Amino acid sequence: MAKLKLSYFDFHGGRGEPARLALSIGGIAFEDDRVQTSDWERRKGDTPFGTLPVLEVDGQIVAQSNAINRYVGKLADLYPSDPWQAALCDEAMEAVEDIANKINATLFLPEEHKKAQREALVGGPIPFYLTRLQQRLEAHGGRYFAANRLSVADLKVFVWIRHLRSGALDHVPTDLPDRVAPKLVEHYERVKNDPGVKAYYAKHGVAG
Ligand SMILES: N[C@@H](CCC(=O)N[C@@H](CS)C(=O)NCC(=O)O)C(=O)O
Repeated sequence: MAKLKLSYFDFHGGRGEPARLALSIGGIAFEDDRVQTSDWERRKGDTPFGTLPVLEVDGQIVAQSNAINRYVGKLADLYPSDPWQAALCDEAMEAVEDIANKINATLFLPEEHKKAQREALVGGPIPFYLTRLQQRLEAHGGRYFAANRLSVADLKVFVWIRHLRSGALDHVPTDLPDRVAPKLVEHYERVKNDPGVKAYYAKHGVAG
């Protein structure tokens, strides 16, 4: 088995969390390299695109969260082998990237701009992605995004919904997913209660 080192910022969430979860659920040993923000400027230049997450595999590095998710998903049996189901899995992961990019663009804005832009997101794009993801989920059986079983797509959507509901995003009502996309919240609960996900958060001392 290859030697794996997954580097991402030291918090429970974001673009690195689905791969941490997938590797743990798959029982695949990896070095969980949690990058401190104080170290980031020094380390940024060592990454392919100046971003995290990155995955090192036997000393070789790969960047881009969804490339990493697909790779670790294959190792952990959490990525569909059927090409069509794999495309559905990718679709959900890329949709989360689209909306996460819009939200992340507001992270470091001055307060008055942040408030205005977040309210605009709450008025349109966030409910749009919530409802469309819910539709896609229901179109494929309602339980999981692809192949009727847990995949890295489910882990990525789960992490996004948890973030929305967490209260960490000022000006984004925590009950927005529940109001707009209740089936997606049921999916969130389903993933949260997956034995592998539960074991991961029990080990790391975090409520899913
Ligand atoms: N498209 C990239 C985006 C990566 C990205 O923007 N990562 C953020 C953290 S979630 C980051 O590294 N921010 C620090 C920086 O840009 O200096 C991916 O999916 O991995």
